[in-house]
Amino acid sequence: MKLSSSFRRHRGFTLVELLVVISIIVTLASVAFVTAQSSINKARARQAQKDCTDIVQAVNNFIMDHQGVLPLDPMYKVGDKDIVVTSAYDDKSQLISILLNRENSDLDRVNTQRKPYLSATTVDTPRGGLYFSGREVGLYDPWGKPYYVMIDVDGDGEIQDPTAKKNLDRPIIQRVIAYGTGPDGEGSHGDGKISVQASIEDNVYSWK
Ligand SMILES: [Ca+2]
Ligand SMILES: [Ca+2]
Repeated sequence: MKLSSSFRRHRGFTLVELLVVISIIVTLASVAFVTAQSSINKARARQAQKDCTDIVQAVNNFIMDHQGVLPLDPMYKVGDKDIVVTSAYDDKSQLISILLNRENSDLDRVNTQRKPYLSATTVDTPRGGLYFSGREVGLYDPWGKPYYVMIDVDGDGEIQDPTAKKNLDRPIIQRVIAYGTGPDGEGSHGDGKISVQASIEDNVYSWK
């Protein structure tokens, strides 16, 4: 009798017990993974928010130093329609190159003060900082997307809120706003209008 109970105590786990233990481990691991992913995304969102604020500050400082001239290609004239550009290095606006005083041509240089207005970490891939490709430079969010920057080119001191559901919603009383598309990398159109409301929930905004 004693032998038998001792044998039972040391016989090891049954298949069911093993499956229960494995499923508990899998559940705990997936909870840990989701928690880690969520805190990574929170840290990235903080960085993206800082980048957006820095871009807005840089553009405003630039405008102040250049007597109202915008940090854009001279083809954009004050009085034209408000525009949205991106912080990508291949963007026609060359916004980041101008803000960093790294314009390609000295002849039609927009940054006449010849000083940098923006600083960020330099990175080897277009993700999470300033990415250089030859003489081109772009600023990318921690998820690898460029930021969207809307600029009050028409000079009325306000910008249409890209998240507004109707055009009747109140505009944002600022000369420049910036936003990132967040972990899903979606939530913007080329014209700055956001069409799919679900995709903007994780977006990061300079003005909110
Ligand atoms: Ca405007
Ligand atoms: Ca998004």
